[in-house]
Amino acid sequence: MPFRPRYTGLIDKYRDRLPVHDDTRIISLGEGNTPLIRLNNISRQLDKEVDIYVKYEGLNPTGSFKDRGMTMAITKAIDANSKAVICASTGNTSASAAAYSARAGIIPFVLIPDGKIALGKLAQAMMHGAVVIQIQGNFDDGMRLVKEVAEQAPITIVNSINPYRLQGQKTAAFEIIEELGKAPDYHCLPLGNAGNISAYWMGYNEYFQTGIVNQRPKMCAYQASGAAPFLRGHPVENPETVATAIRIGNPQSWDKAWAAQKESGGWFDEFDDQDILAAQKLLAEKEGIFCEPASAISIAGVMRDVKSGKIPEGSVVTCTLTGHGLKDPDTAIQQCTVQPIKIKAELAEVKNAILQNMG
Ligand code: AN7
Repeated sequence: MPFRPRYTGLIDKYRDRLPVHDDTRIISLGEGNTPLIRLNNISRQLDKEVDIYVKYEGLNPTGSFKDRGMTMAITKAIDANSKAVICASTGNTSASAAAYSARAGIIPFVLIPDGKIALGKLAQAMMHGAVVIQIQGNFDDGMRLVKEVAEQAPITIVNSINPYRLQGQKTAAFEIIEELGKAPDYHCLPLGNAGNISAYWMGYNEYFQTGIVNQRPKMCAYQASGAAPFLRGHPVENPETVATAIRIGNPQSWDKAWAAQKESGGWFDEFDDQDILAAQKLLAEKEGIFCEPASAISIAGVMRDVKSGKIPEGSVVTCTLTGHGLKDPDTAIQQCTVQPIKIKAELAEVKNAILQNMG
């Protein structure tokens, strides 16, 4: 019987590329090592020869890519003897911070926008015992308050302005390169607070500069039209989108994201809510992959850019699906036009329902 060592998370795997020591106490939930799935049906539908892969980050322990950064941020907070951490969040960061803090035995304070966080994410923060502070404001207000509080209290910020977050998140680029045997030609992802694009670019650069690969992808990042500061060229006041994860008007990693786009030769683009939801539904229906609305914007992006020829035939493209669809069941159910069929618990009625829906 073949044995292999138990997978114990990305810090153990990439120890020599991360700022930890041999005796660092690692706080891990087995994050990373997520599947890179090739899209079959959607690619065929595009009628172009393009290889599209999705990095399904929804399969991380708390259901989003944030876990990659959080294992590092909480590990380093413990290393520095921190007793409490704080973040502002549109939902996923708070869920992840809550889980890793529970694991580490420290107190997480999370500031979330009142009423604008997906149900699953709120449930996670509450279940893991975070101190949930709902503010009458948006993510950007929360971020400002978190920075102010951390100046006056001994508390560690675990938003992506914490440099260890990006260190952890860069490992997704390593995994993609290892699986493809090379860097992709294009990498598409959603753009919110801009930590993730910065982290991927860091990861791709690291493998490029150490000679592991001889090319880097063009970074293509997409925003919701109602929350698109990178498209407007300046912060926006009242960001609004159904993709609440990226309802952000004043991204913290502004310069890093621009650098990634410019240095890679990629681009930024935007989609309205309708396009975002259509992409989410298409991916679920045609490929069996359920991601949250914000994540689906990378699918909308790759489809538009392949169709237009901006991404040429013969390209290898990777898309990050940043969060799991189960995070936001309300939005999912609301956009399903076909309702469950309600019948009596009788064979004849079941048969009838089957016959009417055989296609
Ligand atoms: C599913 O949780 O900012 O550009 O507070 O949850 O690195 O911010 C979430 C962001 C994309 C954007 N997709 O990534 C938070 C938060 C999902 C997300 C993003 C987020 P960044």
